Amino acid sequence: MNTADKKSDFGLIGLAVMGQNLVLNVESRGFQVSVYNRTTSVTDAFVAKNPGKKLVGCDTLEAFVQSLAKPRKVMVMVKAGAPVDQVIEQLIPLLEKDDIVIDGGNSLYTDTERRDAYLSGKGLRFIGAGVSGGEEGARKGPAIMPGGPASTWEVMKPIFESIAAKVDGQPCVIHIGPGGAGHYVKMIHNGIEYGDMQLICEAYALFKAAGFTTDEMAAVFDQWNEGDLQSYLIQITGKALAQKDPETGKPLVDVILDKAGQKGTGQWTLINAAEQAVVISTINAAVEARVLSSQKKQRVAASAVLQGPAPALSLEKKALVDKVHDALYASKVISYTQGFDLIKTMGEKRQWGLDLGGIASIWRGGCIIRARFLNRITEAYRGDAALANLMLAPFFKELLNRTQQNWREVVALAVSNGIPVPAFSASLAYYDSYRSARLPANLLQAQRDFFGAHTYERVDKPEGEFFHTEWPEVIE
Ligand code: NBP
Repeated sequence: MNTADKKSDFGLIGLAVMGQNLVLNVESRGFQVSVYNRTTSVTDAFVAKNPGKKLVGCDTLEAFVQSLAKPRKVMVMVKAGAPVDQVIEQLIPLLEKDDIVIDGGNSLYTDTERRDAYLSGKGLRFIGAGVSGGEEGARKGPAIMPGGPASTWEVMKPIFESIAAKVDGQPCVIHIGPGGAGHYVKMIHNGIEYGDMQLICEAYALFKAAGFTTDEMAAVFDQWNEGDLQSYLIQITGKALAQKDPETGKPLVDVILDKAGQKGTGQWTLINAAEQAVVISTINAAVEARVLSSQKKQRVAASAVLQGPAPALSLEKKALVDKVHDALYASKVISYTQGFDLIKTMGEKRQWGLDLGGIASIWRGGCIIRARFLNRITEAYRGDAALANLMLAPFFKELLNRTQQNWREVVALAVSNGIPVPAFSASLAYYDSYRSARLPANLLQAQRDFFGAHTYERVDKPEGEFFHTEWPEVIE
C-alpha cells in the first residue's frame, strides 16, 4: 500500500526477534508503523518480507522521526543496557516536546527511573514497559507491564490494549505505576518464571530417578495441564519431553547438555530481595540451581569422589505422580507468595500504588508464567487488598493444609535418595518457618548479645524493651 503521505501512528526501533513481531502485531490491529534498525539491511529485508502491510521502513533516524504523527510514539526494542541509552541520546535532538519514548526491553528498573528523570527534564515523555511472552507473545499478544505517568499511559492505552493478549475479553495490560514500576514488576515476573521452571525440573528429576520413560513423563505433564497446574510452562514441558532427536532418535531432552543459561533478571530479583529484606528462597534456589548446573566440569569430577545413596524410589508410579503433583503445586504457591511479598514491599516503599490483583490478572495471558491459578491470586487480593501473606488467603490456606503431607514426603524421599530438590525444600522450609509461632531465633539473640552486647527482648516483658546479660567470660 502507499503509506508515503500518511504519518505513522507508531514507530519501533530495533528489528530483532521481539521488535519484528511486535511491529507485525501493532500493524495487524490497524495501525501504520514506521520501523528503523541500526543495521539498515535488516529494515529493508523486514519490509520486503511483509509486502502490502502498513509499514514504513526508514534508513535514518531522522526520516523515521519525521514519518511519525505527533505526539510521536517511539518504542525502543533494542538489547537492554547501554544500547538503550545510545538510542535515546540519538533520538533526543530529533524529538519534540511531549513526544513519547517507550522502552519495551528487559531494562533494569533503576535504569528506567534514571531515563525517566532524564527525558522528563528534556520535556519528553517516557514509558518503561516490560513485555513478556517471547517471540510468539510479541506477535499474537504479549502481557505488557507499562510504568510511567498515568497521563502518558492514557495516550498509549489504545495501542497497548489492542496488541496485548486477551483473557476473558480483558487485555493483559494495566498501568502498573509510575517510573520504574513496570520494569520492576517485569523483573519479578522473570524471577517467578525461574522458580516455576526449576520446580518443574525437580519433578522431572524425581520421575527420572523412579524409572519413568520420557514418554510416561510427557503424559503426566499433559495430564497435569488439564488440571489445577494448568499453565504454559507445564504444557511446553509435556511437549519438550515428547520431542525426539532427529539425529539419534532418542528423546531430545536426553541429548541436551545439563548446563542452564541465564540472562540476569533472576539475579537482579535476588539482589533487590536482599536489599528489601524479603525472603524469596524459592526463586533464590532456582537461580542458584542454574549456577550450580553451569559448573558441569566440577560436578562431573565431584561425582567420582563425593558419595551419596543410589536412588531407589520404591513408590508405585501413580502414588509418586500424585505426591509430586502436590509438592509442585504447594511449592509454586510459595514461589508466588514470595514474589508478591517482594512486589508489595517495594510498591509500598516507593508508593507506587500497585494493584496486586491486577498484576496477577494480566499475567494470565501472553506471558511465560500464564497459568490458571493466577485467578486465585487475583481473588485473594480482591478479597483483602492488605493481605499480609498470600498463604493466608482462604484458597491457599486450604490448599497448603491439604498438600503439605505429600509435599513433606516428596522432599524426604528426595533427600533420602540423594536427589537435589533445592526449590521444593526451600519452599517447604519457608512454609514451616512462617507457620512457626516460635523459632530458634531466641538462641540466636543470646549469641548476638553474648559476643556483641546487641541486647534482646524477653517473652515476659513488653515488646520494645531491650535487655543485656553479663555473660560468663570464655576461656579458650
Ligand atoms: P536483542 O536483545 O538481541 O537486541 C538486538 C537488537 O538491538 C537489534 O535490533 C540490534 O540492532 C539492536 N542494537 C544493539 Br544489540 N545495539 C544497538 C545500538 N547501540 N544502537 C541501536 N540498536 C542496537 O533483541 P530481542 O531478543 O528482540 O530483545 C529486545 C529486548 O526485548 C531486549 O531488552 C530483551 O531482553 C527483551 N525481551 C526479549 C525476549 C525474547 O524472547 N527474545 C522476551 C522478552 C523481552 P542491529 O541489528 O543493528 O545489531
